Amino acid sequence: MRIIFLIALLVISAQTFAQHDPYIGIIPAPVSVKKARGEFRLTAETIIITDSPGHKAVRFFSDYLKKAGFSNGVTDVNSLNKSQKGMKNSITLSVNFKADLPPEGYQLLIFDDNIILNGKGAGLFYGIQTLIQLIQVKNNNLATIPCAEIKDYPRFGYRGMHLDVSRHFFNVDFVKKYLDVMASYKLNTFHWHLTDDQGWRIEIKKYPKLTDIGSKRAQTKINRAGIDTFLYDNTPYEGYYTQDQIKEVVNYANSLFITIVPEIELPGHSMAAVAAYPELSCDPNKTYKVAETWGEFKDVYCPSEETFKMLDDILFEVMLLFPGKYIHIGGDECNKFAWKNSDFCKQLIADKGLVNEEGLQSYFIRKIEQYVNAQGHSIIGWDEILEGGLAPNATVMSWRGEAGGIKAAQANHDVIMTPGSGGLYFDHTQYKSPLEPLSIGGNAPLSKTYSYDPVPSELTKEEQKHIIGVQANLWTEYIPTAAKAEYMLLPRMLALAEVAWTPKGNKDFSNFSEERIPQHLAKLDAKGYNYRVPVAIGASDTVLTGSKFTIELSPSVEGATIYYTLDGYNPRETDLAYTVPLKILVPENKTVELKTIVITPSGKRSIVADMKLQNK
Ligand code: TNX
Repeated sequence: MRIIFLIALLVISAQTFAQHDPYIGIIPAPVSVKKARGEFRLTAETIIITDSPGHKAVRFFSDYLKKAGFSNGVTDVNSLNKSQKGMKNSITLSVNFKADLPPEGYQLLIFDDNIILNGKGAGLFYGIQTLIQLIQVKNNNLATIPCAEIKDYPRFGYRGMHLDVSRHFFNVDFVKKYLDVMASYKLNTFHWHLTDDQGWRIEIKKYPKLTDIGSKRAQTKINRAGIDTFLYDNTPYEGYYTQDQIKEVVNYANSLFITIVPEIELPGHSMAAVAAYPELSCDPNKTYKVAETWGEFKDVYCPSEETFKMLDDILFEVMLLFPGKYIHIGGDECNKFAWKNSDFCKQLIADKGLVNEEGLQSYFIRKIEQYVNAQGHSIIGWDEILEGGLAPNATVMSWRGEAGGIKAAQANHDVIMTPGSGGLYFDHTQYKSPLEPLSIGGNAPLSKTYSYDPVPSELTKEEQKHIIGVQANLWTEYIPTAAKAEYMLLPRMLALAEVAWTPKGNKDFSNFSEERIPQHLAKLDAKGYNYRVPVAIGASDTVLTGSKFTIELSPSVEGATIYYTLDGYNPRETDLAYTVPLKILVPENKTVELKTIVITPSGKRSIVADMKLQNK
């Protein structure tokens, strides 16, 4: 009896939850949601009608239904007779409709007897993603969808997530899983950081040593930055993608309306390539090795004709594999030491009338841009490509704050904002605590990522149009496993999605983090993702003063339990579970420590949050 009562209570609270949430659980929050009474009931009898049976979004939806246990096929609208048209208990997915929608936009109308989804291209796909988020599967005969009218389209056309596969390698299955989660949150660009000092990870047929030698390093530095004595793991490391695997990933991304931007780093971050082909460097007689530590290295590509020939050949193969508009050519952190010590470079600077080594960097990028443009593609570079003068058609990725992006937009160049200072470096920690795993440094809590606005106010309306989008980066120096990559990615990627998609005026961090995130984390858990379990809502590492406290908490993941202690020990499953607000009395001149932990049904744990309640 008590259990039934408890379940009823839970159901009621889940419903009131949804009623309070203006976005009915959807992430990223849509442009407009009109909630209505009632629900659509998806059953085995529901017919799914479309005017575009071959559409990738339609296929995605029918695959989803199959996996959820529904065997309803999709019916071509042209095969229906008159009496079947406008049928009750139907879901219509349509690309031919009257409504006026911006690019990638959709309209989703959920009534109690039918559902209509209108959208073209990616728009239909994003409508499907929203619909799937709303579906509550009860069993394989029934799912319910709350009635609502949704109109939606993105704030930015470029919504990116980056992955560094050089510092640590992530296999094809992982990359697909990464793309899956990106697509379900309406991110549309995957920036694949394929080469760096510590490993070359893409097969280039013309230069096999790039992977034979360049994809392998002897060992890896394992201790954190800022300690003088380097500690190594003494373990060889390797990995790369064959061109067939690359094609497989490109096709997979395409089915999810994701474009891949491959990055081939130049002229710096090129130790792996230089180790394979020393003739690419300014001192070919030296021996080089694939880097085993992190940071900037002195040996970079030499701006010789031989180097350009080879880079053009490499980029040629890359452009055959990646059909998207953009090729990312890096450009960041190019140490000028080797160039400054090279007679060849000194002569080249004089011959070309360049000012200095920065001019040489600009010369380098311009030559590469010319080649890439001639093949019908455009380049993106990190903001250092501004130094010495921007290549004429380049798009700038602003990572060292926003200054580079602002300057580029003012010079009429397109910009993608990805500043580390804006909470977009997911290799930074998510909470300042020694209990968080090792990171490269920096702190980027969910709230910081969420509150980032990619459009700087110092730009004019016209200049603001050059901010084509936003991206977060996952550099992997200290991320050697898939589980840790997911931990660092989630839930921050959901905040990024809202930054990239949702109109600024619809953003609301407490609604996002307290109402929607807990539901999504439970869903991600069910899909097999790892993620950082946030500390309980209402808990934090903090000191509060007073004598009488009422502490209200709620789980950061739906269905999880909060355990707590008041004895100073770290809480675990054997401790008291939080059920009702805690009334705590603190004697004069004493401190009571309330320690909490969130543990999910699948066993994932938050770090321990420590609240000191002080009566002084
Ligand atoms: C800077 S962001 C880099 C990367 C590092 C990263 C670590 C950028 C263009 N360059 O090479 O991995 O910092 O946060």
